[in-house]
Amino acid sequence: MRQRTRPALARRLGNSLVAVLVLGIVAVVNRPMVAGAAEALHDFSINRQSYKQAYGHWAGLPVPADFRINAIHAALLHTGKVLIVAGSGNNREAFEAGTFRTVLYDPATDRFSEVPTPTDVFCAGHTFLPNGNLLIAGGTEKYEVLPENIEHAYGVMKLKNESATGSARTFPKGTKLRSEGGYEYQTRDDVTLPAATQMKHGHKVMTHPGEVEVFVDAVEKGDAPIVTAPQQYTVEGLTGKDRRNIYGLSDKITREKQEYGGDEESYEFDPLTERYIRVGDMVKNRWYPTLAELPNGDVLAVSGLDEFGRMIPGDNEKYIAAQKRWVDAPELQRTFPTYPALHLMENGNLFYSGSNAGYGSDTVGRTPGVWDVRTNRFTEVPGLRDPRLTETSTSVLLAPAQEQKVMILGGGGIGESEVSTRRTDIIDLRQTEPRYQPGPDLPAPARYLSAVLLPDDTVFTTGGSSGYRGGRYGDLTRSDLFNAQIYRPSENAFATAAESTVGRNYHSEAILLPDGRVVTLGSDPLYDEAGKGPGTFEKRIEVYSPPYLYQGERPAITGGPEQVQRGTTVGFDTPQAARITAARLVRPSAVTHVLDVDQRSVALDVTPKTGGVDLSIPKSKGLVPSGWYMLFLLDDRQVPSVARWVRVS
Ligand SMILES: [Cu+2]
Repeated sequence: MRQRTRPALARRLGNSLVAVLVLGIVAVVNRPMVAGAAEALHDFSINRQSYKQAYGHWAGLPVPADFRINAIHAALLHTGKVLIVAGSGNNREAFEAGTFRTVLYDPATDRFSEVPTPTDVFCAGHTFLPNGNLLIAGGTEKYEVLPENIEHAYGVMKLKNESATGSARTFPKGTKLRSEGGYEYQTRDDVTLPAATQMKHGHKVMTHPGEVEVFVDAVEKGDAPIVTAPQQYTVEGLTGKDRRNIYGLSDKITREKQEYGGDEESYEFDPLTERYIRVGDMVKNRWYPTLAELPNGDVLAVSGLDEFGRMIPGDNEKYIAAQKRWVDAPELQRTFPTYPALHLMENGNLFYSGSNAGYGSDTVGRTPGVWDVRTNRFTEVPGLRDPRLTETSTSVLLAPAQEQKVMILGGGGIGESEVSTRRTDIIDLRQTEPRYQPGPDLPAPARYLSAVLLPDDTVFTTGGSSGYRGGRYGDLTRSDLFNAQIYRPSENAFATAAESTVGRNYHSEAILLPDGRVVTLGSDPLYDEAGKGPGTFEKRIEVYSPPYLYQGERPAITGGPEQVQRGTTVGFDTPQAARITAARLVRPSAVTHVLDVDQRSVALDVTPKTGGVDLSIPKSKGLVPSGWYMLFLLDDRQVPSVARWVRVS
């Protein structure tokens, strides 16, 4: 059980109980009673109004059994409902059975409903589009296979066709290829091999062979067919010219672990019909990609693992929102680790905070910097402390977005490294030579920390674990963190918040709700409580109510337009007009693996008038990309209203 610092009163009460009980009752009996009394006192303390006013309050959300799914992804729709996506939910049986889950949770009514899930969107990327749909791309085509389950050596075979005279050739699943050593390997899928193409370069005609890749498995079991160096293979059944023109090439054929393979399907989730709509496939299959919205409403997809489980080396692509299709973006070649954090800047550039929520190379694509997505120029930024501890960290564009400050929090070494950090650093991107500056330390080293922008410009941080996926850290068997804290930019310091009951590490999310509360979901520990057996996915959901919800009456928005335009001033009705000091447009979260690059909070200039306020919407698309936002009004105590949804264009 986790340690909790108990108030002195609890200890006194405990002691007096012991004094009474030792008179006649055996020691074995009194221990649970003392613990129970302290627990009861703790419950009493955290439920006091004065405690809630200072630290906020957590509550468990009753989730009907049918809707307890593995929350791998979560996003707040402009209908106010939370989309909770599991796909196969990191569960091999579900994957093999084709059981993919999506659930909607309505915080206004606490009702849940099921949504049919067309494919395995587990570990896809997502972002909101200007039309309010959630673009979802990639996911899981294949689960990993561990070496002990691999009997036949396997590898990726590149089939090549040097002939430009014939047409494309189809090779059915089971086509055999033969190595120089005389071993046979058969293809896992049907493939179509295009003919070579000829291109003129000056006077010369160059032939570019047709190519296609496919998995092959050795026909013979065991280690004998293993090939560790690149080699050419002949295709069985081909004769004459075909035999010379068409052949296989493979880097290696081994019995090493086979990684998860990415999917190429893409969908828009429509909040109004509550259905997935299939759109154009991606150019590349991607598992663990980041989707970053661009100022014109298109979306850039970067990184991920391809269908063969290989890191995609810098081939990125764009979603043309108006045409609902993906196109290759060879002009934006750049390599990142998986699930990199890319924040849209006011000037239309993307800031890579250095944070990544998946995994990747220790050396390539780790340095944070400003990526100009018009010229592909990347300008590195200095100053980040613990630069090798950025995996499983989190980063957030601080509020208000006009300040262009990004904070990176926690993180650890790559893979299953036991090293993690309590570092936070902040960068001001408005400076001519931006540089990370030290922020306040977290109370404990943290991976997978959730960071949620609240409407009062503070950042609520919760969850995470010091060790890899909640596992061992130092002397601890389990390392989930229960402390929560609120970062206050005005003081550049963390304030303590109430502790959560549920620990959350890998595959967890936290989302600001329109009523100002924060919902937390998911967690996928590697081990059980004893640290020995496999962990079970955390299906409980908690809701945190920040201190601003316990300060008495809240301002209210009683009327106003649903559509607003950048660069205009619009009126909203509120009975508290004279007390309104601030207004924020908060873009709803779309989170996976604590990666939430959609999140942003934009300040609006406020002019009070009779019965309401006039609000000025900034001009810049980089600051306020088109789409749905939550409008919050705040009073002179920094207490926010319940949000009203507005669509910005
Ligand atoms: Cu994952």
